[in-house]
Amino acid sequence: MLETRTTCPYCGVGCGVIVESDGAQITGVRGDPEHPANFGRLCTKGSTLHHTATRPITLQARLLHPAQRLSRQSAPQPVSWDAALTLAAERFSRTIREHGADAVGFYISGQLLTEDYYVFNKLAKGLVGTNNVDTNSRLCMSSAVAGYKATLGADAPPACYDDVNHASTLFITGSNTAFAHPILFRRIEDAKRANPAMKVIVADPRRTETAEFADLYLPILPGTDVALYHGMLHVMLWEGLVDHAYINAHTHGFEALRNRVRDYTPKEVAKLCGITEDALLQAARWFADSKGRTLSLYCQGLNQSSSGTDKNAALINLHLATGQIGKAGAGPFSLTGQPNAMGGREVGGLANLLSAHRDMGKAEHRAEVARLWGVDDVPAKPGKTAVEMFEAAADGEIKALWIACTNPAQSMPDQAAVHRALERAEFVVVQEAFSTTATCRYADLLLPATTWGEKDGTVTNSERRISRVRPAVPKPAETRHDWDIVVDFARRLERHLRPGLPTLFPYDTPESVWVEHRESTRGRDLDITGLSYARLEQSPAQWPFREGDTQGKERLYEDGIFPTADGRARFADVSYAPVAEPRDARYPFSLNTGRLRDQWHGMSRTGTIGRLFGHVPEPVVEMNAQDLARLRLSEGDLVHVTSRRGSVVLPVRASDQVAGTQAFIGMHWGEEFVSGSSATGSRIHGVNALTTPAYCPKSKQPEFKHAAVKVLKAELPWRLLGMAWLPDDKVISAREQLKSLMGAFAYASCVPFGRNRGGVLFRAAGYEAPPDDLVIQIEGMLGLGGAEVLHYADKRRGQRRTMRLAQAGDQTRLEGFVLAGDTSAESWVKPLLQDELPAQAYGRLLLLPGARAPVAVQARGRQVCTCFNVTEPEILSTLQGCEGSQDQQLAQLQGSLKCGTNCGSCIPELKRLVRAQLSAA
Ligand SMILES: Nc1nc2c(c(=O)[nH]1)N[C@H]1C(S)=C(S)[C@@H](COP(=O)(O)OP(=O)(O)OC[C@H]3O[C@@H](n4cnc5c(=O)[nH]c(N)nc54)[C@H](O)[C@@H]3O)O[C@H]1N2
Ligand SMILES: Nc1nc2c(c(=O)[nH]1)N[C@H]1C(S)=C(S)[C@@H](COP(=O)(O)OP(=O)(O)OC[C@H]3O[C@@H](n4cnc5c(=O)[nH]c(N)nc54)[C@H](O)[C@@H]3O)O[C@H]1N2
Ligand code: SF4
Ligand SMILES: [Mo]
Repeated sequence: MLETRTTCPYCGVGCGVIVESDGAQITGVRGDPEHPANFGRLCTKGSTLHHTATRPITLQARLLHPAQRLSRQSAPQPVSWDAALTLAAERFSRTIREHGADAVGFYISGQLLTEDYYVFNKLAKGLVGTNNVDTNSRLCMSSAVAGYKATLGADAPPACYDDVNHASTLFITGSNTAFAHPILFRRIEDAKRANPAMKVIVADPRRTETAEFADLYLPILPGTDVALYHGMLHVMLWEGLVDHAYINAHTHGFEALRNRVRDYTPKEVAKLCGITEDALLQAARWFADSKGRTLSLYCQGLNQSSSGTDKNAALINLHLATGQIGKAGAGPFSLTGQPNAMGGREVGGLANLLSAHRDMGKAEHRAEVARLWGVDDVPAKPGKTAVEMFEAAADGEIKALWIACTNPAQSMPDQAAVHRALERAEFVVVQEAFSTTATCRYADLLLPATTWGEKDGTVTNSERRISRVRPAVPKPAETRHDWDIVVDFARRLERHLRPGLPTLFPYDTPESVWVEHRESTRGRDLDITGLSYARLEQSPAQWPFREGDTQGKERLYEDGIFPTADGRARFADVSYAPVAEPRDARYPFSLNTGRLRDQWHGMSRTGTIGRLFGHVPEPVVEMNAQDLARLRLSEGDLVHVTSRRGSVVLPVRASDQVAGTQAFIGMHWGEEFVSGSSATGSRIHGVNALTTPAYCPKSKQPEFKHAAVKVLKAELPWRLLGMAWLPDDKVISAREQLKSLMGAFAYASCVPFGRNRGGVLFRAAGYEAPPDDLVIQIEGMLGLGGAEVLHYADKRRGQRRTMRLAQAGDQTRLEGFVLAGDTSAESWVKPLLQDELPAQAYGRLLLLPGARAPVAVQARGRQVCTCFNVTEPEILSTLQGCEGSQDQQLAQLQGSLKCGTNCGSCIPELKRLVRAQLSAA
């Protein structure tokens, strides 16, 4: 067995992973005990990484060969790399010649490695001469970038993870750390255990698992953060809690802000934010406690907003006003989403950034970059940002698009516009690792990339720590590394754009790219001239790390000097503005979207693992129980969720985490999982059919966290539920086939399930029964076509049932079924299959619509602990026998069921269940 040290490819915590392999196949993963981000821990996603890299998945879901589509309707045909990249260079150079450099765009990703990112940025800005290179980080971190630059002077998170151990107040705002940065949350739990006096404040419209952990929870109304922070500052001023010495020595601009927050009285702010005045006072006092240390952790609740930059800046104001920055346990710590959003920012890989935190607006900075790259100049005009780039493509202004390592046909807001853009663009290149994503459908050219486990390079996590990413297994089939694809393309494009000149892309290894990037940082705030691949292999390191340094800097601004012209930080005098699309009589609900615990974005990877669907098995829209009652809806009813841009059909679920007049949908549910339609009636799928492209004018980051929607019951009486266990090599192909049928139904969803075996669940609903052969097709795709299958059909009533039973030892097991027409038997037929219960007692009743189970079937229920497969009913019944305090009962649960003793991702939920039981008693 071989072991390779590398980094988790999911969230910005950036955990170290040790990969076990036999040299050809990845066989296991475990946390790297020496990695300073996680010290050996991994969350549900990290600890299941090896399942995403197994052979059946590689063979069925991976993109393995370059392919070209001759027309958008046709299937992609395999081509050689040489033909593919020759074609790409010809199409791009022709577009540039005929329409100018700004007629092409590169839309890339915070999941690329720094080396990949560097060459993409140089390709666009250095070779093509356009700043039209933007990334999904625009959807993610651009407000944080703009907020830091506006106040502290540079895009640098000043704190580190260890600060949670020194903080006396933790202000978590707009971040569901428990789900989105789980291993950091484990560290927060440890810190609280070690120091129970530490105060945790959470501000979030949703009562998340993170909010449950808080000593003070502020259930603010959507989008009201600036008012909250200004209100806190008002209280601090009133109560004499600001640090005038710090303000005088290290900042300017306080006067204007002080004048502004005068109007933000506790009474006014409490009303705007929907919280009590007492809660506001308490938050301000804890934050400003001069004897303590205050650390803020924040993420998309701030960034994904039409006032995202102002939310970030107004929060940083509080740290400057109280001197809570530049010391252990204090500071504004923006959590990065993607594993290498930071690296992308470092190489300047966004439409308005320049290499190594240089300023695109400064002629001398542009000249420095041009000199470094050996070109005459780099373009000065900021390029098109994500939303603008797709708008420009929809308008015909951008004609050729290169998309890498992101899936905009699911993750961008306002999908109707994005799909128009992808249809209109004359030439679309998609550089992907998986063939199953929505964007692949639009590619004229598909380029197969290597992915985690195969790639080589570096990433930077939230706390500025650079880690090596290393290959454990060889690249499969014809896949190539992202940097290598770009370099090969760039050299071909050079023959058109600068014939005869030496190449700008002389790289033969990722390290050679990285060395050039390193040089670009010399003398900058993120200087890494003291680092090398060899040094990083000893241990990951934080920047800055200058030549001669023996270690990086844990914290920034300890000397109170900021990277601004005069060394002082600036207060941001910003005003509160409400959400871009307020609720109104026609669209009376606030739709919020965000992360689920066990899924990653568009699920090209996590969506291949049945066990990661244990926690949230199917797409739902969550709403408050009182709103459901008011709308006369019951749990599980299908509803139309409709915004001004589109509509999706989803089952509703009552959730006490969601406040009245609000609704929540997981951001992961794209067209692969949910069907729907656009406002104009064309079929558009997934949650982002609903979201708004409105963005923050400063950061251009769209407002994913708020859209006004209406919710109406969907009258779809004809129902279908199909489930089957399938051989490993059939699961993904069955899902792909079933996905192609989703468009035939008013509602359809298709998800995997199963821990040790692979299963597929297909659900559909319609106004009336579809043609029989559609149902027969579904049966076939679920492996229910053969002769050994039991059937029942009642054409007149639109009913069909199909069952496949198999003998397992002395038991009969249900291996697959389709209930079409009436699915009321789901409550007992589904657990028979899913929990692999003996089915002999049920016999022909399985075929009888309306039949009830003769022997009660006890469903195992919803899975809470993914590692040990422990369900909510098991936990609740075990709790009956537990005693003592919350922590004691948690320990008893862990002792008897093992839940929460491995990755710990379910601990917040276990605690909630214990608390609920305690308060019921
Ligand atoms: N499991 C999992 N983890 C992930 C990811 C994933 O896909 N899955 N993705 C990673 C990425 S790229 C990112 S960017 C991060 C995102 O990490 P987070 O930002 O923590 O996650 P989200 O669920 O998007 O949103 C956070 C919270 O903001 C709240 N919110 C909504 N509106 C407002 C508001 O107006 N004010 C405030 N204060 N809060 C509001 C939401 O209710 C939500 O609970 O997660 C990373 N980690
Ligand atoms: N409604 C709503 N929408 C959102 C958000 C939200 O909160 N709500 N959050 C936004 C945020 S913060 C983010 S970060 C985006 C994320 O949105 P996306 O960027 O679309 O997310 P992923 O699904 O992770 O896309 C990464 C793609 O790269 C592919 N891939 C994996 N490894 C490699 C590789 O090594 N090379 C290449 N070339 N490809 C690879 C994967 O198969 C996947 O399709 O979503 C945004 N969209
Ligand atoms: S917290 Fe989980 S998803 Fe994030 S880096 Fe660590 S193991 Fe990966
Ligand atoms: Mo993100």
